[in-house]
Amino acid sequence: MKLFYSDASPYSRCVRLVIRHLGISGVDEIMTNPMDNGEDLLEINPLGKIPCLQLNDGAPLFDSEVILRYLDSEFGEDQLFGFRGHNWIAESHFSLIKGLIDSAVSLSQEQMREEEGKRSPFWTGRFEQALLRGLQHIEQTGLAVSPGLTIHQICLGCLLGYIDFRHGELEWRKVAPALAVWLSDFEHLPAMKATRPS
Ligand SMILES: N[C@@H](CCC(=O)N[C@@H](CS)C(=O)NCC(=O)O)C(=O)O
Repeated sequence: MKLFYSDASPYSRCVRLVIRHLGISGVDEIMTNPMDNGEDLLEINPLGKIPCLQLNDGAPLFDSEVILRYLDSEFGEDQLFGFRGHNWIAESHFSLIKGLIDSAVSLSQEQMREEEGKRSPFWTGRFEQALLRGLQHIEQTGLAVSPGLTIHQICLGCLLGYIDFRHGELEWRKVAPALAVWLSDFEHLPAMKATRPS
């Protein structure tokens, strides 16, 4: 299998963490900047986005959620998404974390606009507020503290790692101090260390 990824991408990091956690071998990880519009990526994902997993028969899987569910089902006996089809609240919690990753990436895109005058204070504030509200909610619902490693925790670790990497100015630890403590432990996992964005 081939995984098109970038080390700054939080979606890619979730996939790379799962590959390591499940001990999946034979994945060729190909560092890819989606903005380069490389033919290899565009041929298999018309969206031009990463992560994209190409199976051994050539079939492409995207987006990250599809890849994560595939890996868990094929190699993990559904240990990470164990709630599938049974627990709609847990599904919504997963959507919340995924949506927060979207907000954090949208915030980066807003900040990367070429001309400063074109950056929107409205959208910047909206993404930041969603992040702070969402993390406070996760803190209050105790989502991070479940026994065993879940897909929620994996994606939450990648989300928080990405916020620290790209949005150090966002003072999320003030609204979610218990999550900050949780992250300081979680960051020591070998898979987290091995996939730290640079
Ligand atoms: N919903 C997608 C989002 C993937 C995504 O937006 N990836 C970014 C990198 S973090 C990307 O490839 N951006 C290129 C673009 O938007 O054209 C997923 O979960 O995989």
